[in-house]
Amino acid sequence: MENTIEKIYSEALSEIDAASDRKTMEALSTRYLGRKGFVTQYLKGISSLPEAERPLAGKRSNEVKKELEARIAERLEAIEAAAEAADPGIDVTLPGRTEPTGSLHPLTRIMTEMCEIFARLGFSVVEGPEVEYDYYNFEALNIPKHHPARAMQDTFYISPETVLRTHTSSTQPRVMEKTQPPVRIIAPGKVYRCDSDLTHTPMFHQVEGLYVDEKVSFGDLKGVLTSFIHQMFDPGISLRFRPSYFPFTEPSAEVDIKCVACRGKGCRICSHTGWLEILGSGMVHPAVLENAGYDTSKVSGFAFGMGVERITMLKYGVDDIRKYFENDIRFLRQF
Ligand code: 2NL
Repeated sequence: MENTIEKIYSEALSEIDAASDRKTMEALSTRYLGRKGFVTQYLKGISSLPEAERPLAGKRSNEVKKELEARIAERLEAIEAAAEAADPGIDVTLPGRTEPTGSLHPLTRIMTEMCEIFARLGFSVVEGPEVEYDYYNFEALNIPKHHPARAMQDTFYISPETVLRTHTSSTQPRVMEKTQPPVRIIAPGKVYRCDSDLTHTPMFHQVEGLYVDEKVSFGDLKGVLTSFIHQMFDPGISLRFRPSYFPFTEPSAEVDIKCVACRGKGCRICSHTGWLEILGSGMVHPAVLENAGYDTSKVSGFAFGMGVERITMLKYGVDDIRKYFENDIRFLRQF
């Protein structure tokens, strides 16, 4: 019996010494010391030895077990150290792998820039709901029932009383209801119209502004909008105020800038007029102020609205509105 444990021991030692990688070493550990390993099996068999031999056999095989465990651990350490010396694995001086950084969507960038310019001019930024009551989207803004702007083909109706807002101006009567003049706010955000072709998407973005106080004049409107356009485009750019019509303002004016592409000579971008329409504006219609409970003998105001897609196209030379919404990473990476 002693012979057998000595035989197991010497075979194990020579195999352990010959092994040169971690995997083989682990296999040897199982082969000799595992649950069904030779040493374990031997230990289990001791009880069937003649009684006189048992103590010695038990002592010896426990020693063998301990020694083999120690030898395996020692050899494993040596193997690992050799591997480490041959191939240090990582070069800690290499720069780390960074995650690619995203960028802001061009519309977000321009909308933020617009808000920053108006913030410097004393306007606060307010946001309202995209699902809006008919009242705030139309009625409060002097767009009565049966007005063409309400036609089913333009407005997404959620219910007879609720719509997807068709302009961000709907935020402003909400503020006026709760605030006494002076009111100086801009409302950026998404708006929806049931319209989709080469130049229209059913969702687009607007920034609209409102200023109500005592003695607000058309001169204030011109001053604020001129300053905005000079900051947004170029301090030297020419602009003109052209009479127009909106149901919520009277008088109304659209603002054009000298074409940024041809500098006024006439080209495809400006439809050979030399001018580009940038925004709509006007003196707030007295009915709109009265709906808010304001005293029109004391206060007056101006308001304006612009499309973010259009201004972004002109600033960045984007030629197709659909590019904003395709999420083509090659397009978006350019900004
Ligand atoms: C355009 C023209 C405009 C307004 C929006 C407005 C808001 C209130 C009262 C009166 Cl609370 N007006 N907003 C006024 C004139 C023009 O937008 O072309 N938008 C893209």
